[in-house]
Amino acid sequence: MTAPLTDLYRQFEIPGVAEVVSGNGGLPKVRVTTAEGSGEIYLHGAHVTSWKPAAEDEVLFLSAKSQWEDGRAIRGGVPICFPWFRGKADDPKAPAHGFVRTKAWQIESIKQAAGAVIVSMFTESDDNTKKWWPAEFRLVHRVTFGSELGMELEVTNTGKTSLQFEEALHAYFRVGNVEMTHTQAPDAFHYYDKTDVHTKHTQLGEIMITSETDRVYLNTRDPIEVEDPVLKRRIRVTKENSLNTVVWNPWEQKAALMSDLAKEEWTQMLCIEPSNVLSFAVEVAPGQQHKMKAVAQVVDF
Ligand code: TA6
Repeated sequence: MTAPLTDLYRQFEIPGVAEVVSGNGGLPKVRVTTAEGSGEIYLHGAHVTSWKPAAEDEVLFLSAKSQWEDGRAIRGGVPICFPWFRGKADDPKAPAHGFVRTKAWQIESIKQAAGAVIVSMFTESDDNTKKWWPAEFRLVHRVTFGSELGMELEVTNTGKTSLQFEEALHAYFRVGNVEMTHTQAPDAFHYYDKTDVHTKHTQLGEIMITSETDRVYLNTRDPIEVEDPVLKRRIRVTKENSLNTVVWNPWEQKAALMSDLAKEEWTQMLCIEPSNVLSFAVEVAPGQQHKMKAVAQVVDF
Protein backbone atom coordinates (compact mmCIF):
# COMPACT_ATOMS: atom_id res chain seq x y z
CA MET A 1 0.00 0.00 0.00
CA THR A 2 1.68 3.29 -1.13
CA ALA A 3 -0.38 5.84 0.83
CA PRO A 4 -0.49 5.29 4.59
CA LEU A 5 -3.93 4.14 5.67
CA THR A 6 -4.59 7.49 7.29
CA ASP A 7 -4.35 9.17 3.85
CA LEU A 8 -7.07 6.85 2.54
CA TYR A 9 -9.42 8.34 5.12
CA ARG A 10 -8.41 11.99 4.77
CA GLN A 11 -11.68 12.51 2.81
CA PHE A 12 -13.73 11.88 5.95
CA GLU A 13 -11.94 14.38 8.20
CA ILE A 14 -13.57 17.49 9.66
CA PRO A 15 -10.62 19.84 10.25
CA GLY A 16 -10.05 20.64 13.91
CA VAL A 17 -12.97 18.38 14.89
CA ALA A 18 -12.34 14.86 13.59
CA GLU A 19 -8.95 13.70 12.34
CA VAL A 20 -7.65 10.31 11.21
CA VAL A 21 -4.24 9.83 12.85
CA SER A 22 -1.81 7.03 13.61
CA GLY A 23 -2.50 5.70 17.11
CA ASN A 24 -0.91 3.09 19.37
CA GLY A 25 0.97 0.38 17.50
CA GLY A 26 0.61 2.54 14.36
CA LEU A 27 -3.07 1.56 14.15
CA PRO A 28 -5.23 4.29 12.57
CA LYS A 29 -7.80 5.99 14.78
CA VAL A 30 -10.32 8.81 14.52
CA ARG A 31 -9.65 11.51 17.11
CA VAL A 32 -12.70 13.67 17.91
CA THR A 33 -12.56 17.05 19.67
CA THR A 34 -15.68 19.14 20.28
CA ALA A 35 -16.81 21.68 22.87
CA GLU A 36 -19.09 19.03 24.36
CA GLY A 37 -16.46 16.34 24.68
CA SER A 38 -13.63 14.40 23.07
CA GLY A 39 -13.03 10.77 22.19
CA GLU A 40 -11.20 8.24 20.08
CA ILE A 41 -12.17 5.19 18.04
CA TYR A 42 -9.72 2.83 16.31
CA LEU A 43 -10.50 1.26 12.96
CA HIS A 44 -9.19 -1.92 14.64
CA GLY A 45 -12.41 -3.49 15.86
CA ALA A 46 -14.23 -0.12 15.50
CA HIS A 47 -13.01 0.05 19.07
CA VAL A 48 -13.85 3.13 21.16
CA THR A 49 -10.86 3.73 23.44
CA SER A 50 -11.63 7.14 24.95
CA TRP A 51 -14.58 9.35 25.84
CA LYS A 52 -14.17 12.50 27.90
CA PRO A 53 -17.19 14.80 28.28
CA ALA A 54 -16.31 18.48 28.76
CA ALA A 55 -15.41 19.28 32.41
CA GLU A 56 -15.08 15.57 33.23
CA ASP A 57 -12.13 13.16 33.44
CA GLU A 58 -11.77 10.16 31.10
CA VAL A 59 -14.72 7.81 31.52
CA LEU A 60 -13.35 4.66 29.86
CA PHE A 61 -10.64 2.40 31.27
CA LEU A 62 -7.71 1.54 28.98
CA SER A 63 -4.93 -0.79 30.10
CA ALA A 64 -1.38 0.57 30.04
CA LYS A 65 -0.32 -2.90 28.84
CA SER A 66 -2.85 -3.38 26.05
CA GLN A 67 -1.62 -4.98 22.83
CA TRP A 68 -2.15 -2.97 19.64
CA GLU A 69 -2.01 -5.42 16.74
CA ASP A 70 -4.13 -7.34 14.24
CA GLY A 71 -5.52 -10.48 15.76
CA ARG A 72 -5.40 -9.15 19.33
CA ALA A 73 -8.19 -7.28 21.14
CA ILE A 74 -7.42 -3.93 22.75
CA ARG A 75 -7.73 -4.28 26.56
CA GLY A 76 -10.19 -1.66 27.73
CA GLY A 77 -12.44 0.85 25.98
CA VAL A 78 -15.42 -0.86 24.34
CA PRO A 79 -14.62 -4.13 22.52
CA ILE A 80 -17.42 -5.33 20.21
CA CYS A 81 -18.34 -8.97 20.80
CA PHE A 82 -19.98 -10.50 17.67
CA PRO A 83 -21.30 -12.96 16.45
CA TRP A 84 -20.78 -14.94 19.67
CA PHE A 85 -20.05 -14.07 23.30
CA ARG A 86 -17.19 -15.73 25.22
CA GLY A 87 -16.23 -19.07 23.56
CA LYS A 88 -17.91 -20.41 20.39
CA ALA A 89 -20.09 -23.29 21.54
CA ASP A 90 -19.10 -25.67 18.71
CA ASP A 91 -15.45 -24.65 18.17
CA PRO A 92 -12.98 -24.31 21.07
CA LYS A 93 -10.39 -22.93 18.64
CA ALA A 94 -12.59 -19.96 17.63
CA PRO A 95 -11.54 -16.53 18.98
CA ALA A 96 -13.20 -15.49 22.26
CA HIS A 97 -16.02 -12.98 21.79
CA GLY A 98 -16.11 -13.48 18.02
CA PHE A 99 -13.89 -12.18 15.24
CA VAL A 100 -14.84 -8.51 14.62
CA ARG A 101 -12.95 -6.92 17.54
CA THR A 102 -9.57 -8.10 16.22
CA LYS A 103 -9.78 -6.95 12.59
CA ALA A 104 -9.65 -3.60 10.76
CA TRP A 105 -13.02 -2.03 9.94
CA GLN A 106 -13.63 0.75 7.40
CA ILE A 107 -14.93 4.28 7.88
CA GLU A 108 -18.42 4.80 6.43
CA SER A 109 -18.87 8.46 7.45
CA ILE A 110 -17.98 11.15 9.98
CA LYS A 111 -20.69 13.78 10.56
CA GLN A 112 -21.41 16.65 12.93
CA ALA A 113 -24.79 16.63 14.67
CA ALA A 114 -25.58 19.57 16.93
CA GLY A 115 -22.53 19.75 19.25
CA ALA A 116 -21.57 16.11 18.74
CA VAL A 117 -19.70 14.07 16.12
CA ILE A 118 -21.02 10.75 14.74
CA VAL A 119 -18.36 8.32 13.50
CA SER A 120 -19.71 5.32 11.55
CA MET A 121 -17.53 2.32 10.77
CA PHE A 122 -18.49 -0.94 9.06
CA THR A 123 -17.28 -4.46 8.41
CA GLU A 124 -18.78 -7.20 6.23
CA SER A 125 -18.68 -10.97 5.87
CA ASP A 126 -15.91 -12.30 3.63
CA ASP A 127 -14.01 -15.55 3.01
CA ASN A 128 -12.12 -15.08 6.30
CA THR A 129 -15.23 -14.63 8.41
CA LYS A 130 -16.87 -17.60 6.69
CA LYS A 131 -14.09 -19.83 8.02
CA TRP A 132 -15.66 -19.28 11.44
CA TRP A 133 -19.30 -18.43 10.61
CA PRO A 134 -21.04 -19.04 7.24
CA ALA A 135 -23.42 -16.05 7.48
CA GLU A 136 -23.53 -13.05 5.13
CA PHE A 137 -23.75 -9.82 7.12
CA ARG A 138 -22.89 -6.14 7.28
CA LEU A 139 -22.11 -4.68 10.70
CA VAL A 140 -22.11 -0.92 11.36
CA HIS A 141 -20.90 0.68 14.58
CA ARG A 142 -22.30 4.22 14.84
CA VAL A 143 -20.65 6.18 17.67
CA THR A 144 -21.75 9.62 18.87
CA PHE A 145 -19.09 11.56 20.78
CA GLY A 146 -20.45 14.54 22.71
CA SER A 147 -21.76 15.25 26.21
CA GLU A 148 -22.92 11.62 26.03
CA LEU A 149 -21.34 8.57 24.41
CA GLY A 150 -23.80 6.87 22.06
CA MET A 151 -22.95 3.47 20.53
CA GLU A 152 -25.26 1.72 18.08
CA LEU A 153 -24.49 -1.71 16.66
CA GLU A 154 -26.49 -2.34 13.47
CA VAL A 155 -26.52 -5.86 12.03
CA THR A 156 -27.91 -6.40 8.52
CA ASN A 157 -28.55 -9.90 7.25
CA THR A 158 -27.31 -9.66 3.65
CA GLY A 159 -27.75 -13.39 3.07
CA LYS A 160 -30.61 -15.60 1.94
CA THR A 161 -31.11 -17.48 5.20
CA SER A 162 -31.99 -16.38 8.71
CA LEU A 163 -29.02 -15.69 10.97
CA GLN A 164 -28.72 -15.91 14.74
CA PHE A 165 -26.01 -14.13 16.71
CA GLU A 166 -24.92 -12.90 20.13
CA GLU A 167 -23.60 -9.37 20.62
CA ALA A 168 -22.13 -7.21 23.37
CA LEU A 169 -20.72 -3.72 23.78
CA HIS A 170 -18.13 -4.87 26.32
CA ALA A 171 -17.57 -1.46 27.93
CA TYR A 172 -14.74 -0.97 30.48
CA PHE A 173 -15.55 2.00 32.70
CA ARG A 174 -12.82 3.73 34.70
CA VAL A 175 -13.50 3.82 38.46
CA GLY A 176 -11.47 5.07 41.41
CA ASN A 177 -11.64 1.77 43.31
CA VAL A 178 -13.96 -0.97 42.08
CA GLU A 179 -14.49 -2.28 45.62
CA MET A 180 -16.02 1.06 46.63
CA THR A 181 -18.51 1.23 43.73
CA HIS A 182 -22.26 0.66 44.11
CA THR A 183 -24.16 -0.36 40.96
CA GLN A 184 -27.93 -0.02 40.68
CA ALA A 185 -29.77 -2.01 38.01
CA PRO A 186 -33.47 -1.90 38.99
CA ASP A 187 -34.66 -4.82 36.87
CA ALA A 188 -31.54 -6.97 37.19
CA PHE A 189 -33.15 -9.64 39.35
CA HIS A 190 -31.57 -12.84 38.04
CA TYR A 191 -28.16 -13.68 36.64
CA TYR A 192 -25.96 -16.57 35.59
CA ASP A 193 -22.78 -16.53 37.64
CA LYS A 194 -19.69 -17.67 35.71
CA THR A 195 -17.74 -17.82 38.97
CA ASP A 196 -20.27 -20.38 40.26
CA VAL A 197 -20.44 -22.80 37.29
CA HIS A 198 -22.97 -20.53 35.56
CA THR A 199 -25.69 -21.31 38.08
CA LYS A 200 -28.66 -18.94 38.23
CA HIS A 201 -28.75 -16.51 41.17
CA THR A 202 -31.09 -13.79 42.40
CA GLN A 203 -29.73 -10.25 42.80
CA LEU A 204 -30.60 -8.72 46.15
CA GLY A 205 -30.18 -4.92 46.18
CA GLU A 206 -27.21 -3.06 44.72
CA ILE A 207 -24.42 -4.86 42.83
CA MET A 208 -21.27 -4.67 44.94
CA ILE A 209 -17.86 -5.92 43.74
CA THR A 210 -16.11 -7.79 46.56
CA SER A 211 -14.43 -10.63 44.60
CA GLU A 212 -14.16 -11.90 41.00
CA THR A 213 -17.48 -10.93 39.43
CA ASP A 214 -18.70 -12.32 36.10
CA ARG A 215 -22.49 -12.20 35.75
CA VAL A 216 -24.90 -12.26 32.85
CA TYR A 217 -28.07 -10.49 34.05
CA LEU A 218 -31.24 -11.66 32.34
CA ASN A 219 -34.12 -9.73 30.78
CA THR A 220 -32.76 -6.33 31.82
CA ARG A 221 -34.06 -3.21 30.08
CA ASP A 222 -33.57 -0.49 32.71
CA PRO A 223 -30.64 1.95 32.85
CA ILE A 224 -27.68 0.83 34.99
CA GLU A 225 -25.92 3.33 37.26
CA VAL A 226 -22.41 2.95 38.70
CA GLU A 227 -21.84 5.18 41.72
CA ASP A 228 -18.14 5.95 42.22
CA PRO A 229 -17.47 7.66 45.57
CA VAL A 230 -13.72 7.91 44.84
CA LEU A 231 -13.98 9.77 41.52
CA LYS A 232 -17.16 11.39 42.87
CA ARG A 233 -19.26 10.61 39.82
CA ARG A 234 -22.11 8.43 38.68
CA ILE A 235 -22.01 6.74 35.26
CA ARG A 236 -25.40 5.88 33.76
CA VAL A 237 -25.75 3.37 30.92
CA THR A 238 -29.09 3.39 29.07
CA LYS A 239 -29.90 0.58 26.63
CA GLU A 240 -32.18 0.01 23.63
CA ASN A 241 -32.88 -3.47 22.21
CA SER A 242 -30.60 -5.15 24.73
CA LEU A 243 -32.01 -7.75 27.14
CA ASN A 244 -28.79 -8.72 28.93
CA THR A 245 -26.29 -6.77 30.96
CA VAL A 246 -22.94 -8.40 31.78
CA VAL A 247 -21.05 -7.17 34.84
CA TRP A 248 -17.39 -8.17 35.09
CA ASN A 249 -14.33 -7.54 37.16
CA PRO A 250 -11.53 -10.16 37.17
CA TRP A 251 -10.38 -9.30 40.72
CA GLU A 252 -6.77 -9.77 41.79
CA GLN A 253 -6.14 -13.47 41.09
CA LYS A 254 -7.57 -13.59 37.54
CA ALA A 255 -6.08 -10.15 36.75
CA ALA A 256 -2.61 -11.46 37.61
CA LEU A 257 -3.01 -14.00 34.77
CA MET A 258 -3.79 -11.28 32.20
CA SER A 259 -0.58 -10.17 30.46
CA ASP A 260 -2.33 -7.10 29.00
CA LEU A 261 -3.46 -5.73 32.36
CA ALA A 262 -0.93 -3.86 34.50
CA LYS A 263 -0.55 -4.54 38.23
CA GLU A 264 -3.47 -3.23 40.31
CA GLU A 265 -5.30 -1.95 37.19
CA TRP A 266 -8.17 -4.35 38.00
CA THR A 267 -9.09 -2.00 40.85
CA GLN A 268 -9.71 0.84 38.36
CA MET A 269 -12.11 -0.88 35.98
CA LEU A 270 -15.67 -2.19 35.95
CA CYS A 271 -17.26 -3.70 32.83
CA ILE A 272 -20.95 -2.92 32.25
CA GLU A 273 -21.87 -4.66 28.98
CA PRO A 274 -25.15 -4.02 27.13
CA SER A 275 -25.69 -7.28 25.24
CA ASN A 276 -27.94 -9.98 23.80
CA VAL A 277 -26.46 -13.37 24.69
CA LEU A 278 -27.40 -16.97 25.65
CA SER A 279 -31.15 -17.48 25.27
CA PHE A 280 -31.48 -13.78 24.33
CA ALA A 281 -29.40 -14.24 21.15
CA VAL A 282 -30.90 -12.32 18.21
CA GLU A 283 -32.44 -13.84 15.06
CA VAL A 284 -32.66 -11.72 11.87
CA ALA A 285 -34.44 -12.76 8.67
CA PRO A 286 -32.79 -12.22 5.26
CA GLY A 287 -32.62 -8.53 4.35
CA GLN A 288 -33.64 -7.46 7.86
CA GLN A 289 -31.71 -5.43 10.46
CA HIS A 290 -31.26 -5.36 14.25
CA LYS A 291 -29.96 -2.32 16.14
CA MET A 292 -28.72 -2.50 19.72
CA LYS A 293 -27.92 0.87 21.30
CA ALA A 294 -26.22 2.03 24.50
CA VAL A 295 -25.77 5.58 25.80
CA ALA A 296 -23.30 6.42 28.57
CA GLN A 297 -23.62 9.63 30.58
CA VAL A 298 -21.84 11.09 33.57
CA VAL A 299 -24.62 12.31 35.87
CA ASP A 300 -24.50 14.25 39.12
CA PHE A 301 -23.01 12.35 42.02
O1 TA6 B 1 -17.63 -10.18 29.72
C1 TA6 B 1 -16.99 -10.92 30.71
C2 TA6 B 1 -16.06 -11.93 30.05
O2 TA6 B 1 -16.80 -12.84 29.28
C3 TA6 B 1 -15.24 -12.62 31.14
O3 TA6 B 1 -15.64 -13.97 31.30
C4 TA6 B 1 -13.80 -12.47 30.65
O4 TA6 B 1 -13.45 -13.54 29.82
C5 TA6 B 1 -13.92 -11.14 29.90
O5 TA6 B 1 -15.13 -11.26 29.18
C6 TA6 B 1 -12.73 -10.74 29.07
O6 TA6 B 1 -12.63 -11.53 27.94
P1 TA6 B 1 -11.38 -11.26 26.94
O7 TA6 B 1 -11.53 -12.28 25.86
O8 TA6 B 1 -11.51 -9.85 26.43
O9 TA6 B 1 -10.15 -11.41 27.80
